[in-house]
Amino acid sequence: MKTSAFWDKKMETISRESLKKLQLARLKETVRFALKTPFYRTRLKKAGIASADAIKRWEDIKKIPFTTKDDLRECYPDGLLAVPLQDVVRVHTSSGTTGTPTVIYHTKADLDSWTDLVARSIVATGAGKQDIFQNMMSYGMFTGGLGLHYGAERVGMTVIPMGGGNTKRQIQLMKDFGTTVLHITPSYMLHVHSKLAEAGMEIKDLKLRKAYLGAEPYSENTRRKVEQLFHIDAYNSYGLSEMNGPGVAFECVEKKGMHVWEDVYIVEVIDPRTGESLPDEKEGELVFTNLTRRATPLLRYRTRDIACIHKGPCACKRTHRRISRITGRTDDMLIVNGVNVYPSQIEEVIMRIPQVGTNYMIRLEKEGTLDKLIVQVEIYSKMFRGDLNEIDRLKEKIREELRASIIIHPSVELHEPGSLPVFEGKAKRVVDNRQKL
Ligand code: DLL
Repeated sequence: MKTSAFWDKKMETISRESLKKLQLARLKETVRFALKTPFYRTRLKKAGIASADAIKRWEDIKKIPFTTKDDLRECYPDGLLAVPLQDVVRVHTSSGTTGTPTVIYHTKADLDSWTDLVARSIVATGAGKQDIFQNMMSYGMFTGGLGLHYGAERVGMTVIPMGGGNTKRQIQLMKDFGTTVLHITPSYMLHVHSKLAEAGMEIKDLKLRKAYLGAEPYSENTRRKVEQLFHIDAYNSYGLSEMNGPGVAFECVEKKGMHVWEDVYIVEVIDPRTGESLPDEKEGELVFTNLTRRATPLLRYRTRDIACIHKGPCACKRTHRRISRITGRTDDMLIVNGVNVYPSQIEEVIMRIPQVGTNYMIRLEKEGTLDKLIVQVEIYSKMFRGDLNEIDRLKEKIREELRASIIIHPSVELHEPGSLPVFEGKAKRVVDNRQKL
């Protein structure tokens, strides 16, 4: 039987009724802090919320307007700071490659709350102080590094703070220190597998038991592939820097959706076009409110991530509801000759084909007036040693399966292992050249 201990049993198994009461009390307090910021003072007053007393019942959350990434950008650098700067002990910003960065300030208590949620998440996967934890996510402004680092230390794990990249050394350290748990992006995890042989290593030389995969979208088939290639359990981990980072939602040993830690986050799912709430099991845009952060309170933050809330309790006995895998974003949807396609749909198809290796890219080009979708896929090298007809058949099979799933006919290119670009952090697999023509 799959079981795991609890980090904070009382809070993790709190009754739904008590949880809602706690959320309401914390929401009021968060609104009180939000009103200290220039941004929310104006925004909330306009919505008729001049003081925290306007929030009386749980449903009053609907009175609060949504906050968007553009709002955060407009507040750069400190329009959302709710405490004196001397109480701030850390700042994280987004990478800012697509415009003004977003800034999140943390007090000591804010970091403490975040760290506790990460510790809770780690223990929910059945890991503990006996584990050797290799953190292969970048440190620095990106929250994947420091976020898991402090949580793992709090649990008492032995932490190897490698950060991203340097694959050969990563593999060597995994062996030398007997690493049992990895924190890594799914695309980098697959790349690491392709480098094992080069490093003279086999799976049996390693003691890996688990991996925490997150920071980018991936399919259930990719999880299965990782589990089979490494002989481990892989857990989905979701978070965003605006809500601290990792530790917003994490899978438990049941692996049936990610528990959102609802004592600290209110999760809502809305129709991205109308803003209306959607029922359980219905996919829409995730919206989060952070209930404990004081330095940068964020109310009803629209994530642009698409998922649903699962119905019913989890066999692990945690009462905090679960969200599904992220199936796309409201803004990464590709429109190819009028047909909507999510990159995750393409990944789902190619990763269930056994001859497909560990890397792929999606390219969009213009051919006359029409869009052309090109899916480039690495396949295992033994395929190239076989007969050419076999390669043609495989290409046709991938093309057919993609067509059945996404309705359009892509062109498929097969590549040798190691020939497509490698991503050690978040993968950027879509290259859209259509505008450039
Ligand atoms: O990626 C925080 C994080 C670090 C999460 C490590 C998990 C592990 P940002 O850089 O702000 O923060 O990017 C957040 O990444 O809105 C999603 O679109 C995407 N994302 C994060 N986790 C997942 C996941 C971190 N498990 C953005 N599945 C989010 C799909 C994910 N997408």
